[in-house]
Amino acid sequence: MAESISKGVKIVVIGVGSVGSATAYTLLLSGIVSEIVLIDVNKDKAEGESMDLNHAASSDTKSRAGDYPDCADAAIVIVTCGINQKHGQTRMDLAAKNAAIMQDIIPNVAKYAPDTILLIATNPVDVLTYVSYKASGFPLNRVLGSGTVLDTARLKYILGEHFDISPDSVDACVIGEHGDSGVPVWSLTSIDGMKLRDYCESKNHSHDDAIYHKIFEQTRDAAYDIIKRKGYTSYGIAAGLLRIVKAILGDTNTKLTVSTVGDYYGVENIAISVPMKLNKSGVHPTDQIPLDEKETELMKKSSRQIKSALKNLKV
Ligand code: 6V0
Repeated sequence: MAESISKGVKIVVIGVGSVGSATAYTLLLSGIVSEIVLIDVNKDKAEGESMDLNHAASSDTKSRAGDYPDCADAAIVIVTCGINQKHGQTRMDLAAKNAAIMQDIIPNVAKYAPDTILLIATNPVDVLTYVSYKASGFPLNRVLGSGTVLDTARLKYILGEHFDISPDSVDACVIGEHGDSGVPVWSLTSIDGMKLRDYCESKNHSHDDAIYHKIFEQTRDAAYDIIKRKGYTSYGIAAGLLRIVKAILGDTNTKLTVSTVGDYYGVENIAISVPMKLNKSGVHPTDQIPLDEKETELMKKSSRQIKSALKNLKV
């Protein structure tokens, strides 16, 4: 899709804290939508953000504060409201409070925008994608979570730094939970079009499990490391959400590691990330990626972890 304003395309962002406001700003500067509606329990905040955003717009994109009836005809409703992780908390620690918020707001979105696509970013994102799917009554293809899109971007960046190459030349992904049990798919990773081992041999790099383990630890712990310093994370997820929105609005069939509801690795009825195809009708399964034995085991474990969080919530 050309990076030009899509006339009449409305996006709603619910929750305009650190993540929601960065997302709205990223969307605005991308120039791919004509209207961005901001909803927050703090109405002054939503109004202030939309006024500020309009002063940044050099295009036809307009932002305004709104309420649930303004979700009508939105192409995508992005959900970023709720509590965030504080230093020392895991994403799963947020589950009960944020699930209650989803159960409160999602029926309102579904009432006014029965045909929209729901894109969940609030954490724990896999658990809340499932909760939102149930609360919306939408079909599977119209509810997705940002999942491990951010973890995948982080892994590609860190590998790029390690090999001194652009992240664009790194083909790698993290699947599973967006959280502590995410799974890096080393068996399919390639650099500059070459399998990891071959690339390392050709460039005289050491190909050592301990190095990859450390790289993944940095990826997995990135949010903790950022939160310890600045209190929250925002730009990485905003860029990830833009990538997802572009794939949907542009009808590109791009594969991204978003979180969707289904049966995965022997566990029924959960939401978890695997590569999925995105286009204007939403999110669609692709062929299952071939994992090695260890990766399959880790995916089973990650799936069970999400199931157990859902059971605790009794959803
Ligand atoms: P924040 O800065 O506290 O903003 C949250 C906003 O939600 C505030 O403006 C609140 O007023 C608003 N809010 C709270 N309850 C409601 C409600 N019922 N209806 C409408 N608005 C409400 O948090 P921040 O923006 O930092 O984080 C938001 C969520 O995103 C958290 O759950 C984070 O953990 C999550 N993140 C998810 C990421 C991902 O990769 N999916 C990445 C980063 C953060």
